[in-house]
Amino acid sequence: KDVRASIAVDLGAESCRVSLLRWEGTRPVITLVHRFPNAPRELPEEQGGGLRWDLSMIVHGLEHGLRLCAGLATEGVRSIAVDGWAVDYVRVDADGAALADPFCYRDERTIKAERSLHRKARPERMRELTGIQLMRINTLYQLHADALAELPEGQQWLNLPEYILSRWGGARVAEFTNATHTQLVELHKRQWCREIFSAAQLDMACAPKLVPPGTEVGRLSGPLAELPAFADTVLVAPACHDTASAIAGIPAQGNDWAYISSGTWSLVGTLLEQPRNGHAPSAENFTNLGAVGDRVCFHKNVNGMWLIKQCMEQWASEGTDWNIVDLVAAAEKLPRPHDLLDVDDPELLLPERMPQRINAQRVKRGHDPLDESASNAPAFASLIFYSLAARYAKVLDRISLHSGKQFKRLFIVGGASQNLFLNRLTAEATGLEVFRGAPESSTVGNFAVQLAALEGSRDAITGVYAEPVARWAALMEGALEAGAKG
Ligand code: LFR
Repeated sequence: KDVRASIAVDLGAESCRVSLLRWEGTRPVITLVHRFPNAPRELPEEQGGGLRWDLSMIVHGLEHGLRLCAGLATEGVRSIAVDGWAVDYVRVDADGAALADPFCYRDERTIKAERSLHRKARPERMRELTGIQLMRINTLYQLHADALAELPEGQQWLNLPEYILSRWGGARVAEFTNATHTQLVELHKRQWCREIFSAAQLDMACAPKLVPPGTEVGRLSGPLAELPAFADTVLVAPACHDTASAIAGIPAQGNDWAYISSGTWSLVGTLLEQPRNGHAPSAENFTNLGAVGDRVCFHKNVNGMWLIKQCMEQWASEGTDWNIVDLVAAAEKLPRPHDLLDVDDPELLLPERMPQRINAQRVKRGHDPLDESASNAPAFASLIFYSLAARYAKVLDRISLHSGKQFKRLFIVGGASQNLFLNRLTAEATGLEVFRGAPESSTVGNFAVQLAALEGSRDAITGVYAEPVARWAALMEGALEAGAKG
């Protein structure tokens, strides 16, 4: 048995994490070695403008994390895998070097791009071809925005986790689970969809080669590889989509469970063997994203902790720093609010001034606005949590209908699974037995896929098999050290 360590990198819209898995005999121990905050920022026009991620800050933070891992893992590091939020991408030159900071999917340039594209390609047709929830954040609309802005042609793009892998020496690829979220992959063929590329005026030659989850993409090279621990380290594309990794990290068996991957977004759904892309799921805009083990993440993006985090940022900018634990505790003491929010109102997906946005919706729907000041934060938190729980219940009902599954259990994973108040409201609203999974479920799934890949348990076309991944994920339950439990 190889006794060397492995590293999982998980890129989040709010924070990025580098975790180390080491072996105590046959027992894996996972340590969160480095975590640093992340956020997009508005660039000045002379630097290209737009809401963009700070790529060099991200890379710097990750490499600092890798160095810390190298210092700890005297036994050496066998493999590194990277997952992250989907849809955003880096434009690279012929040598693979980044050409600009990547746009954040919340940038408003895609409003126009969506309108333009839906005139060229019928939304129903794109649904039929891809099985993907039409959302203007998807890579397709962003790439189309680039085309409308007449960005020089011929530039290759790489989704963010795959870019990081390539920067460290990996081949330039598009991992399948992550690629499905671009809205450019044909559902039944598992290949880039020529018809959509052409409708959106995109060059297929600029899209990277598709590979399945659990593909070895190369060896770590460059300055990091000079560290003794990184002398012979393999780079693995896990399920590069953080949500697919998080679901792979749930060690549940049976057919009676649903999931919520709860973070900035809440992904509410279930794992299926076959996609559901008939009239009703399409009309209701459910997604069929790639999952580990040739399965499908059948779910819907529901607005998540974004709502409360954006409120907290607003109050912080006015001088009051609320801490989330205190805020949840204060919200829990309040009575159930009367008029719930439509949490998926497109206006509430935009950044800044969230209390004001929420009130604008209330007024539009004939409800009294709330006092927007920081001292009234608990009322906002309560409104948000009750509204999210109600929305989860509604979405799960529809998923049960479309999938034909009778749910008994609900696994809540991801950072916000620590919000026990929201979990209780969710249990009440859904009537399901709620299990709190790992807060770092994406990291667990990332490691589980890596380990399955390293032992060679994979199919050439669909990637790692579900069974060994579930076995590794089960073994990792309890492997997260206190620091890694979030
Ligand atoms: C979660 C997530 C969602 C995706 C959204 C944008 O972090 O990856 O699955 O819809 O972020 O990438």
